[in-house]
This record gives sequence, C-alpha cells and structure tokens, in this order.
Amino acid sequence: MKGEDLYSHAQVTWCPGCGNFGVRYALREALLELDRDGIPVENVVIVTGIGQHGKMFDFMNINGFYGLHGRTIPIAAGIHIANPDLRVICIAGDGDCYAEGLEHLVFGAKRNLDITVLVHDNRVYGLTTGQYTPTSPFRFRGRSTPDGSREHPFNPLELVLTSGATFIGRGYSRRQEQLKDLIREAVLHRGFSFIDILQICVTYNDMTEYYNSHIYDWDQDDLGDFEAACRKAREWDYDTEAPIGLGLMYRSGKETFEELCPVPEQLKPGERAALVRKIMDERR
Ligand SMILES: Cc1ncc(C[n+]2csc(CCOP(=O)(O)OP(=O)(O)O)c2C)c(N)n1
Ligand SMILES: [Mg+2]
Repeated sequence: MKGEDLYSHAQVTWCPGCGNFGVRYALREALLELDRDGIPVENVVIVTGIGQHGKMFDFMNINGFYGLHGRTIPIAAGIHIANPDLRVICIAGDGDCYAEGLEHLVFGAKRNLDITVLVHDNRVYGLTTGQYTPTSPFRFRGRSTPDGSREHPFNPLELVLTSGATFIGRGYSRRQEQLKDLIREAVLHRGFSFIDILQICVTYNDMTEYYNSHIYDWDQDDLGDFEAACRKAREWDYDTEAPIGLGLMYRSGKETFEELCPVPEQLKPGERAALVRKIMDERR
C-alpha cells in the first residue's frame, strides 16, 4: 500500500497552509506503519465531527463515519463495543469536542473507553468562520468576540488527565514526524488515548510564530507518574508565555470499559443483518 492510496480523490477545500494537511499526513503515515505492523487499515475506522477537521472523512480513503457536531465519542464507543476488533479513531475539533461535545470527552476518559481521540485544536471555530472556542486565547478577536474574548481558555490535557484518560499527548501540526509516532502509539494503546493537536488555522487564528518560539519536547521519563503528568499539564495553561511541551505526557494501564462490560454474544455478520431486518420489519 502506498501513502496516496489513503487519500481520496475529493477536491481538498482547506486553505493553503491549513494545519489539517499536516495532521492528515501524520495520520496517513501512522496508518501505513500500523498496516505494516499487522493492523490492517481495513480494521481502522475514523469518526469525524462537523467542522474543517471533519472533512478528513472526505479527504481520506479509509473506513469512516461522518458524525454529528460534538458526537464523535459516543459513535466511536458504539462501533468499538459492537466490534472490538476495529481500531476506532475520533477526528474531533476543539469547538466540537471541548464545547458542544465536552461531556462525552469527560465520560469517555472516565470509562477508559478503548478508543483514540485526536482533537484538531486550532483554537477557533474554523468552518463557521472564526468564533471563539473553549481553548481560544484570552482577548481573542473573532466574529463572535470583536472586542476580544473575556474568557480564559481551559486546559484540555489537565481535564482529561483528571477525568481518567490513560494515554495523553500533545502534538503540533508542523511537527508531523512526532505527531505520526504519537498517533501510532495512541492507536496501539489499550484504553482511552487522547492527543490534543495544536493546529495552525492560517485564516482565523494563525499562531505559527508563537508556537514555533515556545515549543520544546517533553522528556519521556515518569510517563506513568500521575503527579509528574499534572505538573507537565500545568506548565502551560494555553495562555501564558510558558514553554509548550510536546510529545507523550502520560501513559498508564487500567481496565477498559469494554473489558469490564464485554458484549456477551458476538453476532456473526449474517446474523447481525438478519436481526436488523427483523427489528425493522417489526417497526413497519
Ligand atoms: C449540532 C450542531 N451544532 C452546531 C453546528 C454548527 N457548527 C458546525 S461546525 C461548527 C464549529 C466547528 O468548529 P471546530 O469543531 O473547532 O472545527 P474546525 O472547523 O475548527 O475544524 C459549528 C458550531 C452544527 N453543525 N451542528
Ligand atoms: Mg476548531
């Protein structure tokens, strides 16, 4: 399989320079490596939200489900509970996952669902043209806050850590090699794996210079140490001038929701179709 096989033929409508290109490339490379390592791409499903990030469904040539805004996690949970052989990756936006869909993030982490969540955190509503999100910087000027937002951003890493996630990392759309490794490890992880991806939005929130001058790589010691992870998560609160750590922040082992609540009987594909037909016939 070649890299271009994983891209679709749909016309790409992201702005030139959009960070989504970098994320798409990193995801593609991670999937190719996983395919080589025995996780066939046929066994991977992406679930997207609604937003510029959601167009990954259109621009990738892999199994997918175009979800509703904010609802990637419950859909992914259903897919994975129904068929635990699949690796399910949520492609969510910051508006999508941290605003309208926030409760799903907290409960997905709390349950340690065995799914992966990638948040394209451009810190703005891209598709709807520039409104502020929960991670937009204080005094962010956009369509809905022309005088500047008066809210401080929240810190998604701290939130998912304290909610119970067992794999937490931060990537950057301009660091594709590192992001590829993070995505690969997240998919391999058993439990709730979460990556906040700092993503450039060239049109409504271009933080390229700021990120380039503040990022550094976290060391990979103490990955299972909760207190050390708390300190890392709090180094930068998405607003201060502090250095911005990138890479894996926390990894621990814990029973997953699926292990604790196994589906008692797996239906074979033919049986499943017959059952769906029966249920539909009954409702006619
Ligand atoms: C249920 C629902 N609520 C709201 C919307 C309107 N809506 C569509 S995209 C979007 C914001 C997208 O922002 P984000 O999730 O950050 O994605 P981005 O475009 O930045 O990738 C909103 C509010 C919708 N389509 N459906
Ligand atoms: Mg966004």
